[in-house]
Amino acid sequence: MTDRLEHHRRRLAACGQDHLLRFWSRLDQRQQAALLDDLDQVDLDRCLPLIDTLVRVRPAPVLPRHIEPAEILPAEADAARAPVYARAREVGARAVAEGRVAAFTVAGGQGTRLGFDGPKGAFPISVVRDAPLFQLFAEFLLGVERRYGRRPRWYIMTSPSNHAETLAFFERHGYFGLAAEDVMMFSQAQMPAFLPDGRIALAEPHRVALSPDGHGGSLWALAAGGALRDMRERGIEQISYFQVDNPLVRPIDPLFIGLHIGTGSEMSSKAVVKADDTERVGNFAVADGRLCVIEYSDLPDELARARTPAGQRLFDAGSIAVHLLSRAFVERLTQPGSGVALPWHRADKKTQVVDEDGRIVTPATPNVVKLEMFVFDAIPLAHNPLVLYTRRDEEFSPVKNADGVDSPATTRRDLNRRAARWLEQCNVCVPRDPAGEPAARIEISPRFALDPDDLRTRLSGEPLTIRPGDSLLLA
Ligand code: UD2
Repeated sequence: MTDRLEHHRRRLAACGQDHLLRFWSRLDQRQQAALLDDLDQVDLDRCLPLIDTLVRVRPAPVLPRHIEPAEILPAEADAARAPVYARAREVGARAVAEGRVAAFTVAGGQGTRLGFDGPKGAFPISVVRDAPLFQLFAEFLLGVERRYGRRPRWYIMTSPSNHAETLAFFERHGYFGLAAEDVMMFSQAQMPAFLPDGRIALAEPHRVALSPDGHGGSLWALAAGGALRDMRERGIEQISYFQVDNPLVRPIDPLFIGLHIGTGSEMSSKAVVKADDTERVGNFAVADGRLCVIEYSDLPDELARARTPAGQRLFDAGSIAVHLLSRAFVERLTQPGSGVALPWHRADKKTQVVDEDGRIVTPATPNVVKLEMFVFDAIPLAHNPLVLYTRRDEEFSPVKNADGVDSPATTRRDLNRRAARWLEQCNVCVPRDPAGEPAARIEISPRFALDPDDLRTRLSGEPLTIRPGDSLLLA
């Protein structure tokens, strides 16, 4: 303990951060150990240069000189593209069947907006069973195994604050039908929160105010947590990245995979047509010649509202945070000495801190600066990045807020609508209310069917009667 304390005392004093140890003599042994553990996580080499450039000053956003709309592949192929898409589906299906593609969920976020006490993936969301988000992803992978003969490996990034709980949740539920060996969980790195004067904040006298370093940190967490090595050993070449908050996501999509592989793209993304000019999603654009995502808060209002001569929204492609990354690309970015870094983004947040006397203060207004990396900032570094449009009603309805837009209510509504639509595409009659909404609760587990074609085969002409008010589960 004394050696560790001395080590931290020296390095903190050298950079004016030794206030972090000012309550040391008041702490009991357990608290002292906790503080040293937190200090082990503070990477000063990474933090210090940011204090002068991003914390003490609020730099004006640097916008690229030329921002143009990006070229996006259509969701449905026209006659000319049909053979290309058909071939891509085959290429993608083969890569899945040969075990060359893994699923990767980023689940390290704090989910503060939802107000749910627990890892977000444990949030109950499905329409009939109330199955949690993690269960739906697990069942998707089981559905992939049924359909393509190979169960994809699943990597899950947690954060130090939810790792143990996430692991316990999977264990308690028997990995939702997967085997423990199918899932590799690892935690992402953390960054300290800073007071506006550049000092690292304490959340308690013996706790540094630490929070996850953003989903951009997932690329380095894949390396540090041993996942890239694990992938190499298993012959996994492509990483199918998605967020924990979207139960409509297709964690493994042969068309998307096939297009990504076929074009030699290192990082591919899915987009939806934006719901309105200022929807809170990143915007695909070409900035100074490179494909990128510009976060909604950074896109100038006149560009967000700009129209083409034909009256269409100019920047129409919103990011749903679904990407494919080649393993080799992530290895290239994260190898020691690569010199590659993603930019840090500043967010002014409210967080509990301790005052000079060690009293805990809960602020009413933002009191700290948090710094995060965003995964989409890797797109401009990739060779041949591509973007594919997809249908929002098929693949995107995230749970973000407790109510209103992107809330459990809207997500369940969208899951139910999609299940009803799929059944109707299979000639099953679904009762609808006067507003046109399905008048029954319908849940199709992805283990049962992955898409309408799959569903048609699974129902194989069995008559299915749904009455108003019914709850139907296909699992
Ligand atoms: C994200 C995107 C937005 C759009 C939207 C789609 C950013 C900045 N914005 O918005 O452009 O694509 O999603 O739903 O990304 N996470 C971690 N570790 C972290 C931080 C986040 O794992 O340190 C995970 C988190 O668990 C969640 C996902 O990343 O699965 C998204 O995080 P968010 O809710 O902060 O992103 P949001 O809604 O601002």
